[in-house]
Amino acid sequence: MTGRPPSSDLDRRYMAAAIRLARLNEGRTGANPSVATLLVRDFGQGPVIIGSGVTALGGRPHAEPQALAEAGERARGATAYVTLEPCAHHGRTAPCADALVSAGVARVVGAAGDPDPRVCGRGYEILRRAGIEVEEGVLADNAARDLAGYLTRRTKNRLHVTLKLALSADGLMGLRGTGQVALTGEIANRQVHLMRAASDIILIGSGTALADDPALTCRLPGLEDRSPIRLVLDDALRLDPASQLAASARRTPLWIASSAPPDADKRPSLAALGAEFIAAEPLEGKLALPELLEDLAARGLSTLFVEGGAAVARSFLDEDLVDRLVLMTAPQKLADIAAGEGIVAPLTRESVPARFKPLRTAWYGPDRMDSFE
Ligand code: AOF
Ligand code: ZN
Repeated sequence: MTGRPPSSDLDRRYMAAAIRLARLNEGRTGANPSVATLLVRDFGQGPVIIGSGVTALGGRPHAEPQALAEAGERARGATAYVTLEPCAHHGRTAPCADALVSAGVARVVGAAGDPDPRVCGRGYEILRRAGIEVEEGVLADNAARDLAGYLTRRTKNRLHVTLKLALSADGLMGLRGTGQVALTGEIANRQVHLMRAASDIILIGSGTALADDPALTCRLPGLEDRSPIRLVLDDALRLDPASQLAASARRTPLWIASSAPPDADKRPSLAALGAEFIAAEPLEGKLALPELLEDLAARGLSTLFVEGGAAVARSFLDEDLVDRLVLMTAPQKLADIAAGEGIVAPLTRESVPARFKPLRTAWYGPDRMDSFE
């Protein structure tokens, strides 16, 4: 038999490895997606990885030139696995497609296509014109899931939204009038911190900010510097300048979305603590979310992690702005732990709207995590 079967097992395995590698810099590459390149060559004793690269912190250099630099001359005749179509444009660096051609790579296996109008098929075309064998779309769905933020910003001009809800077994998110009630355990909370670290920006409503006084930082050992921007929807400027959020605004950016004018009560004191204000339009007693998400995308942000509370979650769901839904369900009923008026969650595992398809179920200690897309 001549030729190779398209997308062999080996191709999928190397692509899976490249996709995992790309996660290394997720959330740390600015407006650029974190993508990876693996260069693989067979010197007669089976394939070996001769170079690897991940988009650098801040977004440059891209993955390909780093992998090529590591491989050096050995890149000639190699297969390159790229999780995103190599770029075709002259930015601050030369096009990656050209770099792969000059290095003499024989074959390129790509996962996701790049919707950047400067690329958009042109990257693969440059490679094919130079006689390189190109195979597109290998594990494309897996790669696209990790690149969802970037792809959503490029194709929909808005942020990719993950809504996380922590629920008790009886579908409650907490108690009215008390502070934070610990629902999920330590292991699940660490997972949430990891999700924060991989997001560009976290959002809560001012009600949750007032009730819980959260810090919303990533506090995993070694990842303390990975806290994303924290955004509070606070049209009425209710946020307390003595809150944990405001007090930490110099260390971890705090943005406040509000339509309040610059001289509004509390605004100068919050600004003096380092908070930044995002002008948002009021709409029926709330803030207009689609416009806000567009504004944030225009600032180069891609992934939004919505952490609460119930009213904010409901607004995102009602406006069909949730791309990924994560439910953390604790085993206990809140009614068994504490007395008081429960805050009813907008949905539970049993009432997830049909437009969301189950993605994965995992256990973090006693707590169950279900994600949907
Ligand atoms: C690649 N390899 O590792 C990444 C790519 O502003 P620039 O010049 O850095 O270009 C940003 C664009 O580069 C971005 O919109 C996306 O199309 C592509 N990202 N491409 O070949 C990489 N991160
Ligand atoms: Zn590039």
